[in-house]
Amino acid sequence: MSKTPPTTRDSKTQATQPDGKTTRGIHELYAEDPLAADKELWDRETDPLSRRGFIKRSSLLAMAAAVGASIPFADKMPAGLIPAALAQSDEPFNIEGKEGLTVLNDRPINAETPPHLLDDDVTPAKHMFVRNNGLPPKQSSIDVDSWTLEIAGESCQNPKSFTIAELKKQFDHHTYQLTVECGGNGRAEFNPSASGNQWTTGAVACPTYTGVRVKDVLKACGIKDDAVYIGYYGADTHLSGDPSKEPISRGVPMKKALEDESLIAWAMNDEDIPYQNGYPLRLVCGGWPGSVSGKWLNKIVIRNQRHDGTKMAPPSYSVPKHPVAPGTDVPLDDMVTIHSMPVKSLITFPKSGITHSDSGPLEVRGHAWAGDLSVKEVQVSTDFGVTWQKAELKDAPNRLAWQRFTAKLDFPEPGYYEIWAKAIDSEGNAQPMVVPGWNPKGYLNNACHRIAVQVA
Ligand SMILES: Nc1nc2c(c(=O)[nH]1)N[C@H]1C(S)=C(S)[C@@H](COP(=O)(O)O)O[C@H]1N2
Ligand SMILES: [Mo]
Repeated sequence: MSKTPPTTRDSKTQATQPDGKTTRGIHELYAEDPLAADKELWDRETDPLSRRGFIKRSSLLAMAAAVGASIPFADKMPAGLIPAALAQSDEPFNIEGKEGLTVLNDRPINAETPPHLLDDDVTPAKHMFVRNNGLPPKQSSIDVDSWTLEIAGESCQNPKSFTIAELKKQFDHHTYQLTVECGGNGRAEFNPSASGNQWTTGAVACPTYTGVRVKDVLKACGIKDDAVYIGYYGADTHLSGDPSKEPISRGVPMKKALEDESLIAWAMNDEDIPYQNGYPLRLVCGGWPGSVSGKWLNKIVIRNQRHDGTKMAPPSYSVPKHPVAPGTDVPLDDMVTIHSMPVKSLITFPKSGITHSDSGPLEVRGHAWAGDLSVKEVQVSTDFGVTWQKAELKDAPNRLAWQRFTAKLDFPEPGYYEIWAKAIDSEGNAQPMVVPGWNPKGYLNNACHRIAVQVA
């Protein structure tokens, strides 16, 4: 079985259903190369001449788990056929508790937020993107009262388990607004295209989280001197259905884990964390790739070495150490794991494509963020980046939260304009105008966001 779960490859193969919804995921995977999809999903080998599958026991079990029963005639099933039980399921298209998101993949569920729905200072739960690597634990199997968080690992002095009630009782509560952005946000713009969900701009959000500090909980269990990393485990399961495989288990170096803002959270915007975003407990380490913020959290390990869970090693969440030409095959040894996310901004008002017909200036607004750093300036342009004006920029409510910018724009005459926004972080790094350093997995695209406006 390939360690990488099936991902969408190419937005051009996306199919549209009669009701206008798009199907992605399994259909797309099979549309591209059915035999490769068989191999990727079930580890099912096919003889290219006879097109008969050699169905291994493990493949059979994986397929049976996915369709929910054993398959007596599995050896007769033609190669490259999507089991109808999966092909005809439209269940994932209405994501419970979400509104207006664009579904990029249905298995696993991945959905992003259009820019104008990210206009709130604090992202509402219904507008927070969803990025799943595997299958969330069944909703009916989640019992908040018996849910436990285990703290263990070779650098933990006294391994312990806590119920959520115990966490709430034994440690101080903290609330922070935290920016969570997927490392692959913006991937759709890379050329040649990179495999994975084709995120445009909407795999970012900044809600508030309430919970206990990771450092308080780890200290209560004793952190040995040789501790260098933490790793998380969640209750979601591998797409193959194989319980011995985990969909993702990442972590952060001790220094990041022990920051005040690193939380073990049970609430988002003062309510339960939405199911798809990790209910009932999640890790949140803002400013780093979203993949370090483990959902459906049930275990944290304190490690005496770099955590080696699934998707910790290159090429996952890693970029070339040195710039490479687009399309280069980069050896894994020449890659580094992403830490802080780069400076970026998003124009959230107006919605791209509007007509501005008032006589006065147009107010634009959005957010800017810079990983572990803060944003010191945002500039906007209406003339394709020839001249720039400084936007008003607010301080963040706390470290690792995005910052609001606003600007009033005048236009010399009616016509088509583009509004571009560019943020600069506290160390002087600015967003690039064009897509930055190509990398094999399409991470860290922080190119300037632009929208279209017609002035009447
Ligand atoms: N257990 C678990 N945690 C996870 C993931 C996952 O698939 N399983 N996805 C990660 C990735 S890649 C991202 S970008 C964020 C997304 O958080 P969200 O789905 O709440 O927006 O969760 C991270 N935590
Ligand atoms: Mo991600």
